Amino acid sequence: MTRLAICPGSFDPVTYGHLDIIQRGTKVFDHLIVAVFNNQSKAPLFDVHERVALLEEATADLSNVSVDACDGLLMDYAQDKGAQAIIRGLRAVSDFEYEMQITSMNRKLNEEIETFFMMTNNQYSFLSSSIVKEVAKYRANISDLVPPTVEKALRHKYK
Ligand code: COD
Repeated sequence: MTRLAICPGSFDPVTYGHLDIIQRGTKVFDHLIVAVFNNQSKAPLFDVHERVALLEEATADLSNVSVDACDGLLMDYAQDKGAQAIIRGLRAVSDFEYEMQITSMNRKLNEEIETFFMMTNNQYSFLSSSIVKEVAKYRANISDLVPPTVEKALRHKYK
């Protein structure tokens, strides 16, 4: 049986922290779908197609990763795809409460699909898309936080 996992998120935009979790996931699962959600409660800087394109570029060297744009409930999407698992990244204790909430709700919606948490590389434990956008706005150096194409896209947004 092919072990398929979904790695869901907003990815607005993708950072080296996200890529760390995606890379770890590819070692455990046969195939990983990075699912880019059009999260209505957040006003994104990049539209969903831009976010997908940046992720496709950033994961081009990972042969068992695909990227998809999604709407609706994560668990409906995961079931439609026949996934066995959801992968989420944990940076610090502060992530834990939020993750507990969504995982409890997701489990209520579908008990068959497990959520796995992976701890990020310490190097990225402070890193988030919001922080990257904040510093990019003021033209600070972000080359060690995001891939070159994302850096270029951010420079373009804030020029
Ligand atoms: N290191 C490691 N992991 C990281 C880092 C980092 N530096 N930064 C982020 N991550 C991880 C996050 O923990 C997460 O696992 C993933 O990368 C994506 O992060 P984000 O911030 O882009 O994604 P979120 O948290 O905004 O994603 C929220 C979802 C889109 C998954 C959620 O809103 C959702 O499931 N929406 C669909 C609707 C739904 O089903 N709702 C019911 C759930 S209650």
